[in-house]
Amino acid sequence: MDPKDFSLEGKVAWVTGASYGIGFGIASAYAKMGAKIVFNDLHEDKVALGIESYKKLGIDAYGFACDVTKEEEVKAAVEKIIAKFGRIDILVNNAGIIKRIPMTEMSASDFRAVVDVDLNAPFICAKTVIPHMIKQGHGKIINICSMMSELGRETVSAYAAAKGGLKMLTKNIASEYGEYNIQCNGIGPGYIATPQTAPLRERQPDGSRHPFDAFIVAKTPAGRWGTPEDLQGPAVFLASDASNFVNGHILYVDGGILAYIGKQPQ
Ligand code: NAP
Ligand code: GCO
Repeated sequence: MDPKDFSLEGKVAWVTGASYGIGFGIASAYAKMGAKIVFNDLHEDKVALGIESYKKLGIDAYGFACDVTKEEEVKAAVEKIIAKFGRIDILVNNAGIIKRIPMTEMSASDFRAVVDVDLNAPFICAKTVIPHMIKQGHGKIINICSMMSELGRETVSAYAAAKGGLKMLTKNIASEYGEYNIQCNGIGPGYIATPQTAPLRERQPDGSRHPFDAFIVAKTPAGRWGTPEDLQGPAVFLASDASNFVNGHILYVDGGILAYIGKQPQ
């Protein structure tokens, strides 16, 4: 093995929904490893914020507004990236939403909206990028799954269904396109401190911790919430030549929570 196998020097990486949060953490790590960074967000103002945040890290990221659920917008985005960089070596399907609503109270349109972003969009982005990866003879697709690709809990039926589907889409892309030297894997983050989970960590009116916050810390052997930085090493590995024989795998980066039955109540 050559340490250069972990380098991303000269690679072009598109991370969706990466103005902040997990996507921003992953893209920043890719830049540190030598990749050129492309990212999108839903709205121009968030893209501008993202560009500034990357600049503060010395990263000259190419950002644009694109709704990843809209096939025409994704096609136009890929054409823009290919026109500017001539290639897309790495696609990270990171953009995602969650709606925490008890299933029987959830509207079909809310359910569809979550599945649209968390499952249909990764399909659209991957199917648009794969022909270019086939042409260039290699590619890496990394889908940001979730512990909810394996487990359910109250109020997250749409999200769990989408992330469970994303796990199987990952395996299917690996199966269908592995022969073109395209590796498709997933990262399954545990509970990560980002805007998406902020409602689960809010201080209570009496200043105490949110019950869910205390619950997750107790359920996680590492005894803490994860951070986007915890995902950077695994994401670099799956984007690099060091993982060229890893395909169809979901790498859970969760502090051990999926392995742990939980502490005996005192
Ligand atoms: P976040 O803070 O909510 O950020 C999500 C990003 O996706 C935002 O930049 C958002 O843009 C963008 N986005 C949403 N819908 C989009 C669309 N239709 N088109 C383009 N961009 C869109 O989420 P996060 O915590 O960083 O999570 C990132 C990914 O990791 C998600 O797939 C999430 O499901 C997954 N995940 C998160 C955790 C966790 O604990 N945080 C754990 C496991 C998996 P706007 O800002 O414009 O809305
Ligand atoms: C929730 C959380 C989780 C995390 C993550 C866990 O409400 O349970 O939002 O779903 O986002 O997906 O891996």
